[in-house]
Amino acid sequence: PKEIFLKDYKLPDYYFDSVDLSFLLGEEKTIVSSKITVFPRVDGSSPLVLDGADLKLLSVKVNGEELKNGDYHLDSRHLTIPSPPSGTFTLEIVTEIYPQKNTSLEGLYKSSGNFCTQCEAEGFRKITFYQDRPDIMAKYTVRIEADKSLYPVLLSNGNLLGQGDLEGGKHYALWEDPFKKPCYLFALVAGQLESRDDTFVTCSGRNVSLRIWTPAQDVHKTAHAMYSLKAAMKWDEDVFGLEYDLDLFNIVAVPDFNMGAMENKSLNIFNSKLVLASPETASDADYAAILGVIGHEYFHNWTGNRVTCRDWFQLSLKEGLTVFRDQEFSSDMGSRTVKRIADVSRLRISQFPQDAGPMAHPVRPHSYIKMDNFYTVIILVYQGAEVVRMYKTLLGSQGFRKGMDLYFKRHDGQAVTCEDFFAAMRDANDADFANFLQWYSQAGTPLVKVTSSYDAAAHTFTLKFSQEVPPTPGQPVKEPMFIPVVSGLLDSSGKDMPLSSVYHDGALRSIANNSEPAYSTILRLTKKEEEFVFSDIHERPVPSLLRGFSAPIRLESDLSDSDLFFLLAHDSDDFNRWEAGQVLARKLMLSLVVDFQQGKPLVLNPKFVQGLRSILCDSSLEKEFIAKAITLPGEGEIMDMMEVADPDAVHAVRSFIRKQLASELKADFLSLVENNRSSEEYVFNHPNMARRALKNIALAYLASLEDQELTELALHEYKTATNMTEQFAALAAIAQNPGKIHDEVLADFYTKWQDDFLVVNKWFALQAMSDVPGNVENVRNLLSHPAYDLRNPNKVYSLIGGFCSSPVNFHAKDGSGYKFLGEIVVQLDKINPQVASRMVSAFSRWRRYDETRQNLAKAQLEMIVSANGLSENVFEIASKCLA
Ligand code: HT7
Ligand code: ZN
Repeated sequence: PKEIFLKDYKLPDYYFDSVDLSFLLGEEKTIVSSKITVFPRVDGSSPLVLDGADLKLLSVKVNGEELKNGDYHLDSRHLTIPSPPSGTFTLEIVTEIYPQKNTSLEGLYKSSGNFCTQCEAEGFRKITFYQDRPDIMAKYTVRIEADKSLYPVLLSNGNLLGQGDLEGGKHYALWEDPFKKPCYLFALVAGQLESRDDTFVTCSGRNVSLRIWTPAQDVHKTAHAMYSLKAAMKWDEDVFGLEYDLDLFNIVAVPDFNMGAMENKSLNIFNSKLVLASPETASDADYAAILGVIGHEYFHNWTGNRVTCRDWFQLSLKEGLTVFRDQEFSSDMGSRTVKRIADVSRLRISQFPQDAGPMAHPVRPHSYIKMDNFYTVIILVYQGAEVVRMYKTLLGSQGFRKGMDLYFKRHDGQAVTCEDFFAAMRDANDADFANFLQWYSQAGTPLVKVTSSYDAAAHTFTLKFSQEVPPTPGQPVKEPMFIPVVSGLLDSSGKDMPLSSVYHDGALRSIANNSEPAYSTILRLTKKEEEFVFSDIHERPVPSLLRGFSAPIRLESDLSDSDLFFLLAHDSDDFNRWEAGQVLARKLMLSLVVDFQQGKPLVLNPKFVQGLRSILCDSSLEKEFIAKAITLPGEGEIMDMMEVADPDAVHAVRSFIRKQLASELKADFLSLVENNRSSEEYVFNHPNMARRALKNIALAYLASLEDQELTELALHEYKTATNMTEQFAALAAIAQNPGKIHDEVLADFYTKWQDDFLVVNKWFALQAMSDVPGNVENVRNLLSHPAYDLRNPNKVYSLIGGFCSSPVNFHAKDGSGYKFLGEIVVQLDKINPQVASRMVSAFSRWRRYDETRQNLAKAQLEMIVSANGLSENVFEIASKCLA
C-alpha cells in the first residue's frame, strides 16, 4: 500500500471550473456521465491524472472528441490523460457502477432500497474518475433519472432547477449548487422517502425551507431533529454571526451508514440513529447526541464547506473547529459543566490511550495510507477541538470571535491550512501565541507535574511546573508545548482568594484588572520547567489548577487527599470539583488494585464514602452534576495508569467499590429513586434529564447489591417506565446480575421492540457489554440472531464494539475474546473495510497487558495481517499495532 506524506503536498496541475453530472439509476447498474471544464494552473503539458476505484470506464472525450485506447492510460486506481490540450478544455467521461453490490458504504450505494452517497474522504472516486482531493473546488449541476415508482424522491446539493416525467415510468430532477465545493461534499439521494417540513427565517429575513426525509413510518420521530436544526441555525447567527446561505436545507436519515452523519452542502445525510427519536424509543443520551450532531453537521456549512481543507492532513481545521462549535452549542443548550465533564471523560477514554499507543499521531498527521482511518482515531476530532478551545481560553470570547471573523473574511471560498486559522486568530488579536503551533505537529499527551510551597513570612505562594511530552512512534524527542493552565487559589473557608500579581520569568505581572481583583488567572507554560510566584497571599491556599480542563494534558500535582476533599467540597469551578473526586477515586482504585493483586482484603476508605455522601446530600448542586460526581472512573482509565494493565483486578476493585458504596449509601440511593420518578410526560430539557440521570445511577448502584428486594425495585421501574431513558436504565440495572429475572426481562424487551431496529441495537449492545465471565459464547450466538446483520455498521458497533469495550471478556485470559475479534475482522473486511478497521483498533493497546495476553493478541494481529486480500484500511491499523 502507498503511504501519502504531508511534506509531498503539491498544488494541482489542473483545476476544475464546472462539473455537470448525470446519473441513470438502474437496478443492475448505474450510468454516470460527467462533463467537466478543466483549466491548467500553469500552462504546460503535464498529464491529467484522475482518481478512480471500482469503476467500469465506458468512454472519455476531450473537447467533444472520443479518446481511443492509446490516448489515455487506465489502471486500477487512475485514469491518466498524458497530454491534454493547452488552455481550458472540456472532459467528458462515462462510467458504469454497481451501487447494489457496494457493501463498503462509500461512493454510491443502496441502503434499505434507497440510493445514497458517502464521499468523504475519498468516496467520490467510486462514482466517477475525478481529481478526488479537497483543493479542487467546482460548481456542480446534477441530473438524476430513475424509475418514478421506486424512487419518487430525487435529491442532490443546492437548488432544484427542474423536474419532470419521462417515458417508461421514469422521471428526472435537475439540481444546481451555486457554491463551489470539493467533491467530498457531493451528495445524491433517491428513494421512497417522506419529509417533515418547516421554515427558518434567517437574521436577514430570508425564508429557508427545512426538510427532514425518512421512510414514511418514521416521520413522526423527526420532531427533535427539526428542533435541533432550528436551534443550531439560530445559535450560529447569535454566537458567530453566520447565516445560512441557500433557500433549502435537506437532511436524509439512512439506516446503513459508516459514521454518524455527513455535512454535504445543503443535503446532509445522517445515520438514522442520529435523527430518529421518540420518548418511547430514544434515551436522553440519544436526544443529546442528535442535538449535538445535527448542530455539528449544520455548523460545517461555514467551517468545512465555505472554508474547506487544502488537503486531508488539515482535517482538524474543519473537524476540530466544528466539534468545538458543537460542544459550545450543546453547552449553551444545557449545562456547561456537565457537557465539559462528558467531553473530558470521552477524551480520557478514547484519545489519551490512543495517544500513548502505536496509533499515536499529531493533530495534523505526517502521513497516512487510508485517510478514513484518521476519523476513527479520535485524536483529530477531540484533540483538535481542544486546540481550538485553547485559542478561546487565551483570547476570551470576543477575541476568539474577532479571529473567526477574520478567518472567514480572508478565506471564504478557499481550501486552506491550519496555519491559516492560526494566523487569523493571531492577527485579529495581535496575540503572542509563542510555540502554540506545536499542538499541530507533536503527538502524545503532555504530562505536567506541579508542586507548591507557601512562604508565610513573604506571603508568597509558589507553583513549580515541569512538562514532558512522551515519545511516540517516529517522534522520540519532543519540544515543550505552550500550555495554558487556568488557576485559582482557595482560602481556608473555601472561597477564591483575590489574586493581585504573579512573578514569572523575571517579571511581575499584575493579575488584577483595572484595579478589580481577579479570582482566576491563566498561567502560560512554555518551558520544560518554570515557576510562578503569587504575591500578597496571606494564608496557605489550596490551588485549583487547570480549571475547566484548560489544556488537554495529564496533570500530576502534589495535592494531598485532604486538599482534594477540600476542592471536592468547595471549588468554585464545578469542573474541578468533579475532577477532585475523580483524582481521589483513581488513587483509591489504584491502591485497592495493589491490595487485590497481593491477596489482601479490600477495605473502602470511609472518607471517600463520606465525600460522596456530602455530594449526594448537597441540595445546592445540580442533579446531573451529582450523577457525574458519583460515577467512578472507567476500568480502561485505571488500566491506562498501570505499569501492566490487569483487567481482572481492576474489574474486581471497581465492582467492590460500587457494591460498598451501594450498601453504605443505600438509604440515600433509595430516596433518590423515590424522589426523582417521572411525574409528567417526557420532556427533553435540562432539569428533567438531570432528574432521570440521578435516579438511574442510583438504581444501578442499588441493583449491584444483587438483593431480591432491590431487583424487584428495578423490575418495578422497568415495568412502569414511560420513556426509553428510564426503561433502558432499569433493564441495564437488572442485566448486571445473571439469573432468571435477567433472562426474562431481556426477552421481554426484545419482544416489545423487535420491530424497531434502533432499539434492538441497544439490546445487542447491552448483552455484548456484559461482564459475566464467558460472555463471548453468548455474543457468538447473537451473531446468528435473525435481527443481526454484519453488513449494517450500527449492528457491528453495538455487538462487536460493545463486546470489545468489556475489559473482562475481551481480554479474557484464555484468548477467547481476541480470537473472536480476529475472526470477525477478517470476515467483516470483505464486506466493509472502514468498519473492520475501526474494530481492529481494539487490539491497539495489546502491549499494555501481561505476557500471556500479549502473545494471544499478537497472534490474532499476525493472522489478520496475513489474511488474503486484506484491505488497506485494516492493513494500516493492524500493521501499526504490530510495529
Ligand atoms: N465529516 C464527516 C466525516 C465522515 C466520514 C469520514 C470517513 C468515512 C465515512 C464518513 N462519514 C462521515 C462527518 C462529520 O464530521 O460529522
Ligand atoms: Zn465533522
